[in-house]
Amino acid sequence: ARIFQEESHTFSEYLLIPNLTTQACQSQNVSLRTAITRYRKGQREQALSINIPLVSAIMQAVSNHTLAIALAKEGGLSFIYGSQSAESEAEMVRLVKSYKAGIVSSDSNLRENNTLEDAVKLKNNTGHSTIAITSDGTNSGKLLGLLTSRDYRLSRTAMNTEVKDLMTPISRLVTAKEGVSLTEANDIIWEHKLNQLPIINEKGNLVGLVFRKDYDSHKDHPNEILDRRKRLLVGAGINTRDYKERVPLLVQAGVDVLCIDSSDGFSEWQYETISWIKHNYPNIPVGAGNVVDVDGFNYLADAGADFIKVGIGGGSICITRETKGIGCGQATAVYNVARARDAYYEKNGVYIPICSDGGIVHDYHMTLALAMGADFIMLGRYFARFDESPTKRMVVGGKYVKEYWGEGSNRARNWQRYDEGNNKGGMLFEEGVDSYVPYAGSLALNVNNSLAKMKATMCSVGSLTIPELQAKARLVRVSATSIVEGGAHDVILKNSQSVDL
Ligand code: MZP
Repeated sequence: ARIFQEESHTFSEYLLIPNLTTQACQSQNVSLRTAITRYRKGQREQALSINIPLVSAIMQAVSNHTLAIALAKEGGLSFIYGSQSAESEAEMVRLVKSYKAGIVSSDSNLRENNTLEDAVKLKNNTGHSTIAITSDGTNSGKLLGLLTSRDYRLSRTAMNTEVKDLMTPISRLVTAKEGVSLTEANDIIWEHKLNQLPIINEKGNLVGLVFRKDYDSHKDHPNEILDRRKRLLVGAGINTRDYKERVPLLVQAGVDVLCIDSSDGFSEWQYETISWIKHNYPNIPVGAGNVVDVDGFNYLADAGADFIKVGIGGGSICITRETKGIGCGQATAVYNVARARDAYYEKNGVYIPICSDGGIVHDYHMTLALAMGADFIMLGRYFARFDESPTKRMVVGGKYVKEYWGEGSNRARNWQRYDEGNNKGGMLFEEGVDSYVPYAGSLALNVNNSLAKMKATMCSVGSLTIPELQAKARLVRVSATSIVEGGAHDVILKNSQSVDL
């Protein structure tokens, strides 16, 4: 045996030391765009990139089509869970790819006399954030109103109330005629302080919606045609057992990127799977993992992986370290693998992004993971808390919670993720738990809050991009007592009842 002299550590044991904040270092100037697939030196633009460095975990309790749509709209990416039939996974991919941002499609209409319960069902089934209420339930019917995510949240308690009593009467106030330019749409949006502007045709029928956000993201191209359709990005998890049947269906459904999902990815099974995909689908990027050290990284890099996932045993629901005694503190794993990636780039001129997977507890851990070298971050617990995740919202002990279970738990029984290759199709023991997480509301609200903190930290570290952060970050290990000092301490918090004297 060989015992590594260095201890392994996790994110909570580090802090960033501020660098000079120049006047240009302001949150609005920070770009969180990051490449997630391999590229050759000088060809970074050819890599697949996402606008925010967050991807959602390949888990039943996290990444279905509704969460994937919500996250892609914020600029991130979901990997649809693979522990379901290939057909239903492909169907989820298809739903994300057919989602039309900024357009109310005919599968998200309700008739005037539908109930809110109908609206809830429709939203859950389609993942749409806006539902149109039309006179006949089709796109060509008269637009009577729009039910947005926000309206739905506000009115969630009134399940039996008629939709028409609750919807925002946006259409009654302002509409624009088909053919309006983006610049004109923008003027109307700003003049009337709207978040969305329905576009109607000559007959008065709804033909589309322009969101303030669409306009914002297109503002560099004012001449772009309005009814323009953006397709959201989506990834999918696969395993090393049925990939020959699963991958073709996912590709047919329009998947943008694949990821082999395994708790221990340093294996010949992954090598074979990557080789098969590269041979049969050379244009579909495929990530691999998970690994925690230089050897694991180099093996998968040589196999052709387009990105490599880092992390064993750090997941909130994970008991792999307790059951199998394998793993490594997440911060040390990310740092060491990032050094391996840099060395690989230096030697071969090929940059292979790494993804820090699991163990993010506080928002600042995300920034630490990036600072230590991660190109993007995969999160499970974080996303499971939101409206858009596939699990039930419940009240437990007087608190709103959502369910969250590991892929290695008896509930998920994702044996392909934990199997050593004997292919018996069963699990001998659990490596994950079934749990609750505190319910936190909408994905968009929470993600934007987390990203605001990330950008503020990056400004403190004098960095406007993720590569700059990685290059400039200076970190310090903190003692257990320094961690206590970092929270509120030696004061009485105002959360108990008080009496004025
Ligand atoms: P977290 O964000 O909840 O801390 O961790 C999510 C990650 O935990 C997933 O992306 C996956 O790598 C890992 N995971 C999923 N299921 C299990 C398990 O049952 C697990 N042990 O470790």
